[in-house]
Amino acid sequence: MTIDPRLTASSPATPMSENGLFLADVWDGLGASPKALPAKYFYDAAGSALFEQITALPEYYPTRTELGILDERGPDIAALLPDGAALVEFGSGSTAKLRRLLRHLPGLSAYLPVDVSGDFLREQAETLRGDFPDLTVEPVVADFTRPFTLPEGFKGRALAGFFPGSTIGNFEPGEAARLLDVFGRILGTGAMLVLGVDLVKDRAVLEAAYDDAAGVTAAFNLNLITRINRELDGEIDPDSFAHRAFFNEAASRIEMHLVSRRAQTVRVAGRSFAFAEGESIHTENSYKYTLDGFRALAARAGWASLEAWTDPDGLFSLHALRRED
Ligand code: AVJ
Repeated sequence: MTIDPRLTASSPATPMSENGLFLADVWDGLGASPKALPAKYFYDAAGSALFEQITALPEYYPTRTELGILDERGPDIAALLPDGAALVEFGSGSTAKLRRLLRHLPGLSAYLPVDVSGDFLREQAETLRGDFPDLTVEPVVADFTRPFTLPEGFKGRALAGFFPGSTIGNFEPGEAARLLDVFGRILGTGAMLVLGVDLVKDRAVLEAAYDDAAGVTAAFNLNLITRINRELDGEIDPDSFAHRAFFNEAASRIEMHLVSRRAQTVRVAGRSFAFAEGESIHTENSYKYTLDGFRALAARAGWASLEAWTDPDGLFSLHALRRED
């Protein structure tokens, strides 16, 4: 996942300006009170590899559960999609989920993965074309959090959006609604959207998923410090911070923090930031919804609920929505 709200299709970032944004965000975030950093910076090469490991952990139920629902409900999704529809995926990580879905959608005419990382998209498109020779694969280099236009020839086509993984959970509810509205503007009236949404559940199950016994999620969180040290000339001792994840029930979200084990001052590119013992950097929110809570949010953003499917244990949900005018 490479989400950067400030990069647009029309102004591709050079590595320099990307680093400039990263530094500005880190200085801002460590200078703020309470301290916070944007979750999108987890995903450098090491962070992406750690996230892949997370998805295979026994405690991390979302990925395997969503794959199960996609397998089980693929035919239902196919029945809702008009024949010859093109599928637009917003942000494309691994293609595992797409591949599960494609098995069930022989009538699909084209697949348009949207991502800010052009190199990644082109690589992915190449392998997909090899595996699905009849499918038109048309990568779109764009920031999906902002309105962008689909390539010529796709406007006016039957369109469906795909947004798996509960990535929507990383956005504040108001931002999530705004994002769904952006998707609606891109896809147009009558379009369908299939998205994965993690559900509210027992605190112990939620907290274990974000604080696994093997320590992979801790390593994922702490990798942010390693990345700051490497890319931004940071001098932060990763061992002086501890991973913390808990369910904030009032806000219905998992929060991840990096907690300073002692009072200390850290330096990043020449600027100093003081930490009290126990003071934390808030590194991620992962919102959890009820089925009705998510339907209401979608409705506010102009999407009607067609169907919502869950696994037998009610851990995760897959929603099929339709864009109203
Ligand atoms: C990729 C945002 C869906 O919130 O579950 C996993 C990221 N963070 N473990 C999630 C994540 C810690 C993940 N999303």
